[in-house]
Amino acid sequence: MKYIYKLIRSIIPLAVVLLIASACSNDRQSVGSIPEAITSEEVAVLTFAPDVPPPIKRKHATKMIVNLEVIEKEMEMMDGVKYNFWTFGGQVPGKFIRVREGDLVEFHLKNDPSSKLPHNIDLHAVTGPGGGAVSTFTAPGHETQFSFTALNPGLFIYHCATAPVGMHIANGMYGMILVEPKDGLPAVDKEFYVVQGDFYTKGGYGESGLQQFDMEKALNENPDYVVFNGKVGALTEANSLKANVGETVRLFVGNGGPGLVSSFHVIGEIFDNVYPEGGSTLNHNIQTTLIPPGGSAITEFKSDVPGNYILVDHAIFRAFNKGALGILKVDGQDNKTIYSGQQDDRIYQPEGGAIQSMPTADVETAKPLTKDEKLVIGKALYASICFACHQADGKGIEKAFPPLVNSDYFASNPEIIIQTITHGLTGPITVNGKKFDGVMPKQSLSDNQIASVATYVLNNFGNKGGEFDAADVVRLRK
Ligand code: HEC
Ligand SMILES: [Cu+2]
Repeated sequence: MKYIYKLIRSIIPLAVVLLIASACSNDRQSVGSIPEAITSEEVAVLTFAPDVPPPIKRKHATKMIVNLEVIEKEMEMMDGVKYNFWTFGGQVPGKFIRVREGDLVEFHLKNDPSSKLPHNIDLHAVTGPGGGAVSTFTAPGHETQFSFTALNPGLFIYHCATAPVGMHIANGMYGMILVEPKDGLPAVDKEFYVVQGDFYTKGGYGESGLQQFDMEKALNENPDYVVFNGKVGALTEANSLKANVGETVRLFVGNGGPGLVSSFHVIGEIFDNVYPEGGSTLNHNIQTTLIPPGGSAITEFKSDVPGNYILVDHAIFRAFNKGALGILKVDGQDNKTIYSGQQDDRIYQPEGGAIQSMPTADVETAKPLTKDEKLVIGKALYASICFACHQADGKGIEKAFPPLVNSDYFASNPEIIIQTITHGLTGPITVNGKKFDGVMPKQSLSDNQIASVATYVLNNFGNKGGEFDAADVVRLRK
């Protein structure tokens, strides 16, 4: 009796272990399963970013024929900046490929006869040596072919893996392939394709003309450009992504690298769902998701209120100074409960604030100042406010902040300086032959402070001199 009891006791944990093991192996079946029999074939529809081929409704595996062509091509990295990109299909990122788990993919890589170099492709969706790289090494004017079964569902990067690999990737040789799970992804209203990449050019950000690849900057992982979809502005203004209030949006986001991890974020949205790293786990309520070079993420959210939602790499200088910025424009009905907009803007004075309200410079608004006093106060104000954008030397930053040095924008009418400070400035302008289209916020400064900083600007940075006083500011504020 005692023996049987002991036996049962020793069997129970064993049974538990077996149960767990069988549950696990059940789980495994949906991941990397045995190929289904293939009886049909089709030619894959490929799309350029930000478009995505339609969802796969098929309930069986098929032979998917994928044709992709390598094209070396001069294109714009930014308006006025050219670069010799190497592409899969003629754009960066390369064309989006969509297949179903279990599909047999017959892959044809063609290398345009005009290419200078051989190329190949490593698809992260491939199980097999090099992800297909060895089998697809393709000379200019050649076509190679290999087949693979898409065993694992997920969103995968593909890239060129021809030496020097880093350089091929840095020139734009990456794109994405989605292996839809057998039962498909849940239906959404809009799907978009966005890939981040970093670029290394001899000239700095915005330097015009044809730019060469800079190996040293690449080795230091110090890019001049970090962009979505191959170009500064690929997803802004007329190229913005568009959705309507109430629609669900899915972003297939990849990172081609080659150097930087992306901290992908959409300003003003929270991802309801994220498939981290493009795999099968579902995470919820995410603000920022990390996407490694050679990796991806699927993010989903519902557009609840209208407005512009800004896609960024939240390593934020990359967004505002290197190009990693896109816009999703959501149109439709306001919902003031979810988001009210500004409800009020009233005077705020902390206790004792009456005396301390202008900490940047001790200026009594009523008291007239001498020119020398203005220059001293103006210098301090410039160094605490204006320099952040126009730079300490007043030279500004190309394509972002206009120069105050020798500015022909206000030379013939210096009152523009005061108007710019009191009202702010936005919209396209040309300063010394260069175009700018930014936003200068209006500055909350006293009349004397504005008169001082404007006088300082006029008497520095090679400008022609002059003087303003508080009365000018009062008149121009209107
Ligand atoms: C947050 C960044 C920022 C700050 C701070 C800033 N500006 Fe500007 N400023 C700009 C931008 C951007 C423009 C161009 C706006 C456009 O493109 O329409 C501009 C334009 C100007 C212009 C006209 C164009 C030119 O170059 O002559 C003047 C003058 C000017 N700013 C002066 C100032 C002064 C003085 C201060 C400090 C009190 C200041 N700005 C602070 C961003 C800034
Ligand atoms: Cu290549």
